[in-house]
Amino acid sequence: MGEDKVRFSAPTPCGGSDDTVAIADTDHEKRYAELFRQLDLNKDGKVDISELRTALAARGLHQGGAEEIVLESDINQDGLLDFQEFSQYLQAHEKRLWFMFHSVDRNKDGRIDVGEIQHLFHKLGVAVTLERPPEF
Ligand SMILES: [Ca+2]
Ligand SMILES: [Ca+2]
Repeated sequence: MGEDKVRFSAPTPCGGSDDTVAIADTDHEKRYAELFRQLDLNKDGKVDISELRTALAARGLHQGGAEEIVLESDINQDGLLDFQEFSQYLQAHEKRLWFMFHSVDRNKDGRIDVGEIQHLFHKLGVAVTLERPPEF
């Protein structure tokens, strides 16, 4: 009790300006490596389209996104994402996500709640129904 600090906050030392969001690169690398490991189901060191599809489906996301992700980030065009391609993709997207996060977090409490997500989707013209994942 009292320890539930699940706040999404950047470790900015006081005195820093608002737009300096400094997150250590090593931290990124670790998270990317972890995610990459999770996605690489057959452990061949590459993430292919079918592995991405599986991952997207497992998260309840549209599987068609897999082709897009590969197309966008497959630099050497071998149809697979190696770790470098993968982390470059994530880096580019995290900037977008970060920006999106701040525009979605309307009351600026550092969290995105269900209402804010609904508001976002409503703005985008998407009807959202709140379904529980079957496992829960
Ligand atoms: Ca693989
Ligand atoms: Ca590749």
